[in-house]
Amino acid sequence: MPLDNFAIIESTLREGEQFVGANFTPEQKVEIAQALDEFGVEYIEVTSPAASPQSFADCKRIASLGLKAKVLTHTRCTLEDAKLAVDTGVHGVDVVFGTSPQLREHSHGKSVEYIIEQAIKVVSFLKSQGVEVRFSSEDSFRSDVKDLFHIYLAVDQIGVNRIGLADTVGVATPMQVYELVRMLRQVVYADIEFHAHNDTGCAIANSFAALMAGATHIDTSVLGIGERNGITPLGGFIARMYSVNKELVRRKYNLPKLKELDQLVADIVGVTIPFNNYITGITAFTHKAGIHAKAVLRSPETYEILDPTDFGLTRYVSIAHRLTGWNAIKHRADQLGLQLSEEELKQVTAHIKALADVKPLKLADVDEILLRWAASDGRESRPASGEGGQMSLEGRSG
Ligand code: HCA
Ligand code: CU
Repeated sequence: MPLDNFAIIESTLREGEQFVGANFTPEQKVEIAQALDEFGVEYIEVTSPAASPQSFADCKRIASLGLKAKVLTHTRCTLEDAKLAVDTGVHGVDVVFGTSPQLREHSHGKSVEYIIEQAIKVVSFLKSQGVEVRFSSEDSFRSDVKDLFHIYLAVDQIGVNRIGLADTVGVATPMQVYELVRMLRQVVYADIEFHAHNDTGCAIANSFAALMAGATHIDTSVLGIGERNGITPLGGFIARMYSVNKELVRRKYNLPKLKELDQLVADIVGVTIPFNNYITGITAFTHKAGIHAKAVLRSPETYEILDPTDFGLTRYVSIAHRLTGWNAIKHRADQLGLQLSEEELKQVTAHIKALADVKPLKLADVDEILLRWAASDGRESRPASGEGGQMSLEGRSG
């Protein structure tokens, strides 16, 4: 069953190189490839060797690193590119041809018959060279379904290893993806790969729908980098799969490496990890409202489907605000080693809430209030809060 047996085709070094901020040096490519390999992705896809002389050299170098992951390159569907790809020593080649009327008219200008003829030539050649071969239809979701199936059946008959569906413009919905993959699953032998762009925020959901319908391989990139706003992010896809099969995902991937990987690629392409990023964003494991904080402190799974410790990360309970509750304040007082009765905790919590209505508080302010409250036995002194405006996450670092 695909949900139990899927593979990631990690395309940071191909689709990700198409991100506007990406200008990878050969050393950075090697560093990213090694980090992806340590994380445990099954495949690493790198830019076509036909792109430039350096791209050829980099592809060859990555293919010869001896990684556990299979190294793929990605080319146009021409014999010339396919030969170049084989010369790099990669394990497999992902070829792509535009199939939508938009691309057939305004990009390459070829007919469906021509695409089939060319696909058969190139796939047969690659198979004869003993490499794994995938054929994908660029812009699948704006292509005519009859055209698509003509092409898919033709390459399936000659033994292509994978058929790829690409939502190149990010237009597909999960239902559309599910239906198209389902139909394809019923008529071909090949594995099915899905490539989702994220223009409308559906990339992860679409990838998941593809797997539910029988796809076997999903394309990702670190932080989702790629053309425009990118593709299915590796971390987000991992979160999705972990939520349905934690054990499998823990077994398959070295999850504590994810943060390092996101940070590495963010630094290289000159962006920061978004605050709300899946798993590695600074707020991904932060709880705020009193009701949430109380429950999470007792039993994290009340409000967490992802266990931060599986990713080598920690949860954070935010307490310095008007939505705080006395259970969360008690937890902080316990951390500080302060002995306050339930009544005192409720009083100090009311004080903190009232204060937070008037001015932004930091964790240090709460600590100071608690310390003073404990020292003075609470009642007579109404401690002043600390100085300063609000800092991100109450001044928490990291
Ligand atoms: C592109 C091509 C591609 C290819 C996907 C694939 C896309 O850069 O436009 O090979 O399956 O999104 O269609 O990334
Ligand atoms: Cu793409």
